[in-house]
Amino acid sequence: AYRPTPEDRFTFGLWTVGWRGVNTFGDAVRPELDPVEAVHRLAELGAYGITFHDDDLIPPGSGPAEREAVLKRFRGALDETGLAVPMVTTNLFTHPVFRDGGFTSNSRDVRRHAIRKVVRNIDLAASLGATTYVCWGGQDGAETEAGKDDAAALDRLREAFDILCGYVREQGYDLRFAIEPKPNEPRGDVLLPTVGHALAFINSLEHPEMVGVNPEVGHEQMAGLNFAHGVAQALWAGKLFHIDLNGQRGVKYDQDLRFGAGDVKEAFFLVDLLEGAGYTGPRHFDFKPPRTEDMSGVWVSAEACMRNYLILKEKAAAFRADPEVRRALEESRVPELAVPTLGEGESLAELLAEEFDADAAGGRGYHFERLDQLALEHLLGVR
Ligand code: 3MF
Ligand code: MG
Ligand code: MG
Ligand code: MG
Repeated sequence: AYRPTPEDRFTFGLWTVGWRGVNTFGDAVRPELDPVEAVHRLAELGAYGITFHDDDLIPPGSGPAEREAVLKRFRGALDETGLAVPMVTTNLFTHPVFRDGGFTSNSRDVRRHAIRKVVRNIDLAASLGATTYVCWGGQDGAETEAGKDDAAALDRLREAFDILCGYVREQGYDLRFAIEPKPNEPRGDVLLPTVGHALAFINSLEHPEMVGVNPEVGHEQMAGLNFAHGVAQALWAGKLFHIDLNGQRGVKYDQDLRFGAGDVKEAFFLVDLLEGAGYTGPRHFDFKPPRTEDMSGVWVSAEACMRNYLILKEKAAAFRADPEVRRALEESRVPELAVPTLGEGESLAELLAEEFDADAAGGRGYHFERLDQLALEHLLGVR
């Protein structure tokens, strides 16, 4: 049981299993991972796809011949295994040129370079059949207030998305963008820090229908926010184009724990939400196997991400099917929230004329504790 198959739509970033464990204070602990090996190992584990930043796959500075050779081997591995590439992204953060960001660097020449780097990689993404292009602007931010004109940064960010959407339309690619919010790290403060900020920004674009969000579990939790509620609003807005699954424990550095580690109750309600809402996009893991692990531990950690999702999916389904849970939902008036506040054809005048005993209604308890305990008991495996 809990053995993933491609129908489960699990995908992994090449940079996750390929993470060599470099952190702020420590050197690399693992060897480089050949992308071809990553494709084979992930396929063996039952994954559906693999994703990458341009520089993860094609070493920066490669000439055209080297680039072609890398792509040929990679495409060969995809053909052999049937692994898909549903999403591609750009590295606009590692090179020193991006020290003040990509699309919103104060330097105009750097912004132009960033757009060139993305456009080139969009062509590759489209040629591999990717339908989502994620944009994480980790170095787009600030440590100071004086050094950044925030309104101008938002203008330039909007300009970049308008240019990129225009390019995709012109080329006729079947590709949508997904903005990945993050509150901080590597910058002290990152632009578009939360799902809500990103959703509001998207409404300002020339082609808002082409841009959604790619929320990451740990990123919202780093801001002390409830991830399931953020994803619910993204779904409500029709903007959940992609998702980064991982684990985080509270407001601290971006831990990128394997999915399920970290806040397991929020993970349970996230899976419940995704499955209940009929989300059909990839279940993409953006995690970092801890530095304590050698390569064998990396694959154990990757497999556990998928296994935990499937376990939580089973638990969530059992929770929803439990007759006692159904009764508890009724008693908590959960279904009643779906009923419009004004009746059909009813006027505001009728609502205003209504008699209401606020003291009686104010004395009513909602029994959420009982309901939530039922969820916890399903999660803990005692029901
Ligand atoms: C950083 C991230 C990024 C993005 C990636 C995709 C390196 O915290 O989460 O991973 O997910 O750049 O665009
Ligand atoms: Mg993270
Ligand atoms: Mg991250
Ligand atoms: Mg991410």
